[in-house]
Amino acid sequence: MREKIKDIFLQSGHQFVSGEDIGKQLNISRTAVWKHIEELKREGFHFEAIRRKGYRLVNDPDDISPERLKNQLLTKWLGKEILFIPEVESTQRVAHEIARNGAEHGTVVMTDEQTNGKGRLGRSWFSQKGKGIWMSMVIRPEFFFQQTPQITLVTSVILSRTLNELYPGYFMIKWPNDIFLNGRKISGILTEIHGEQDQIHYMIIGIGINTHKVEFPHDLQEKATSIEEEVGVKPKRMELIQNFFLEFERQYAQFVKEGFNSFYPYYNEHLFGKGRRITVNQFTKSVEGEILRINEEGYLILKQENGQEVNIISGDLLL
Ligand code: BT5
Repeated sequence: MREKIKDIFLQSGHQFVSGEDIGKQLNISRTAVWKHIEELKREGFHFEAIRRKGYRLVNDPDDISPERLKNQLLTKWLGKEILFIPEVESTQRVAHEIARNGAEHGTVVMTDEQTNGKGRLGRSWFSQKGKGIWMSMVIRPEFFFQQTPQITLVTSVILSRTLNELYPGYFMIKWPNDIFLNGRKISGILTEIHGEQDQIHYMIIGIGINTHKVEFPHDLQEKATSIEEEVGVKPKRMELIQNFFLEFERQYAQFVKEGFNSFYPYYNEHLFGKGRRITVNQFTKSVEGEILRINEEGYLILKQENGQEVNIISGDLLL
């Protein structure tokens, strides 16, 4: 019954619904309706109540609320400043802008919908309203320029770990920056650096996670998926963000202290496509081979047809 009442409110588009109407629709008393509403409040739903008009759903527990996030975060620096914009072209763009203007280390830009989300190499990222987590973190690195490609790998490890802890399923990492579940992409990471010569001014780590069932455009239907679709439960976005932030802060400190060494065993264990023959497209050439592993530095090791192993530093992997 509570689920039915929840549905009525979720479908009401935040309009007022009277207790009497709900009662009639579901054939229960107004008092019973009221009791269910009290229960829903305990679950985190917020209502506005006006006499004679009824109740209006102000938010639901899955809404991303920067205030609630800030209050509940257990981190020291990540997410202490959150800029939430309900709809934006790309959180990545906004993050660059505020970083240029001095935004602090750990500031996060978050949205519910992107109209022009960015992938790597000019590709785009589909970000349907309310169906995922779309955010960009401003990082002012304490490590060397050469280590910057590794932070993408480390972020993949952190995200895969968080997801594996929260949901049933085996979240794997497709080198270098995708999270895969049951052979399809559920998350992508985009790291962009702003700096000169040896000095990094700031870095923006953009993360897109398909949490809820997404209506993907035709060309993505075969290769993309969401946590809800695969796991069968609607993830609580706030809970996922909180867990990810906490894990990121811990692991980031470890990366700064010890480098990539302690991350690569996990990465290897969760490396997607081991044993498959693939092609890696690089700027001027492409390399073919069988995926073996990654090494301590984060390079992908492929075995070529002649038996020789090659290290791939960067590139685009085609399965
Ligand atoms: C990525 O690029 O995977 C990085 C995606 C980063 C997105 C976040 S969202 C928050 C922040 N703000 C932004 O504007 N971007 C970041 P890449 O490896 O180039 O993969 C892009 C490819 O993934 C596309 O060409 C599609 O094939 C596929 N794709 C696009 N949208 C997808 C989605 N929602 N789920 C799964 N695959 C998708």
